[in-house]
Amino acid sequence: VVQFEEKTRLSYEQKLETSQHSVAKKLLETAITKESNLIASADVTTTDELLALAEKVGPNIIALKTHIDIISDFDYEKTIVPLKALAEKHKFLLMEDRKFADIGNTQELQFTSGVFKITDWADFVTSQVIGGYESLDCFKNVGVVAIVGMSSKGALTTSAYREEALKVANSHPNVIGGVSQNQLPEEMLLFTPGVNLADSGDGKGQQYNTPEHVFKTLHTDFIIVGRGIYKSENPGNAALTYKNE
Ligand code: 5BU
Repeated sequence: VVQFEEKTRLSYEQKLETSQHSVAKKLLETAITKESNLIASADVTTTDELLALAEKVGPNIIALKTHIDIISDFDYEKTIVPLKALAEKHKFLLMEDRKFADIGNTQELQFTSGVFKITDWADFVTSQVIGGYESLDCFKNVGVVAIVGMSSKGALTTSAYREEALKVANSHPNVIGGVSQNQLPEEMLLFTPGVNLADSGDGKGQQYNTPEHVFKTLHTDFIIVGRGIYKSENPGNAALTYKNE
């Protein structure tokens, strides 16, 4: 009888031993301490909603993912200062899903300037790698999560694209991992959005999988859940449910 053994995933402790980047280490340590691999996506549009959500889900997440440019009343003192305090209180990291996609010089300006001053508060950011290796040099003080594959229907992140994107991402010292709907090399942390327990899509191109599917088949390290949590009647309970899943 020939037995096929399924490739087992490395534990978070094993990944912590080999990880090089301080932000990767902090994420893995937080995951181990809080026994969670959940990132909540806070796609809400006011400061009050953002802070209320962070307070409710904080105990069960390892990071809060923001799209800071959708906050209509953004104000550094009123939005970021209390958000950072909540991150400190509940021990979660801040992930700004900015998806940078330009030349290095422009990305550097978008990262450090404007009203959002992402460099001052984000622990890690998402970036496309379409601008090439040197476009990632500016993200010196944060971890970069490279967009390798997208969850939406018809995305152009084909296997040929992903292969090239991975070459850039995996060779850059600022990169801690990637966003993908496929497995990544073991030395990269895999972040997977498009996770929902109730729906299979949103009617706008988003495609959902269950936490079980992405952990078992993709060996995802961290799931990213947006509407499954913040649209729920009780986001605190929903975060606990996704964490337990
Ligand atoms: P949802 O409400 O769980 O569908 O939100 C998913 C979040 O993840 C949302 O903020 C997206 O911008 C983000 N996302 C995604 O859904 N799919 C992708 O491939 C990438 C990001 Br990259």
